[in-house]
Amino acid sequence: MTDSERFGRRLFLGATAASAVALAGLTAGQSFDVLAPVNLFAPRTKGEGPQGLPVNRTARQADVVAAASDPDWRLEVIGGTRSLTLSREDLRAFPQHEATLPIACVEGWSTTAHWRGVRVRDLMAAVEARATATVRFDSMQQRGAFRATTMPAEYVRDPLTLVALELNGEPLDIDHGAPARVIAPGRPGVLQTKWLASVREEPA
Ligand SMILES: Nc1nc2c(c(=O)[nH]1)N[C@H]1C(S)=C(S)[C@@H](COP(=O)(O)O)O[C@H]1N2
Ligand SMILES: [Mo]
Repeated sequence: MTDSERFGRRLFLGATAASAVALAGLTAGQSFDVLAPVNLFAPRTKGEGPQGLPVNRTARQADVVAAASDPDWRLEVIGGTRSLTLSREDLRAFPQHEATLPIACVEGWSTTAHWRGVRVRDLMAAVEARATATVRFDSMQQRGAFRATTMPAEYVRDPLTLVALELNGEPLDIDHGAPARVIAPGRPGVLQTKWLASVREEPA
C-alpha cells in the first residue's frame, strides 16, 4: 500500500466510523445495507469485482494498462538452453486445461474461481527445462513487491498450475491479469502473479 492509499484508507475509516454513529440513530431496526452504496471496499468483498472475483490491485494502479492491452504483447518462455516468444494465439494453440482454484488474499478474502489456460509444465517442457527446475515469473508491472514470484518444482509439475488466459468462462479481465497470469494450487494470492511478461527456468 502506498502512503496515499494508506492515508485514503484512514480517512475513509474515520468517515465510516463517523457516519456509522450518525446512521445508528436513523436506521435503528434497518439493515446496514444502507451503507452498501458508499462502501469503497466493495471490490474487495467476496463475489464482487469483474468476473465475480475481487481485485487486489487494478491494472491502472500497477501502471500496466498500455502494456497489457498491446496486441504485440508476447510471453517470453525461457529455458536453460532454448526459449520461445509466444503471442496470445500461440498460447491458445497449446492444449488448454481447466482448474477450479481459489485466490486467497492475506487482506482477508478468498474466492474460488474457474480458470483455463496452458499448464506451466507444458510451457517448461516446450523449452526443455529440467524437471526439477524452479521457475521464476515476472510481471510487466515495473514496480511493487508483488511483481514477480519464484515457484518450486513441485508446483511447476502440478497439472493444475496454469498460465491462465480465461477466468469464469471469459477471457481474463485486465484487472485480473490479462493477457496471462499465474494460478497455482496451495499458494497464497500474493504469489499468483498477474500481467505476465516472462516465465524462466532458474539455474540449478
Ligand atoms: N503483478 C501483480 N500480480 C499480483 C498482485 C500485484 O499487485 N501485482 N497482487 C497479488 C495479490 S496480493 C493477490 S491476492 C492476487 C489477487 O488477484 P486478483 O486481483 O485477480 O483477484 O493477485 C496477486 N498478483
Ligand atoms: Mo493479496
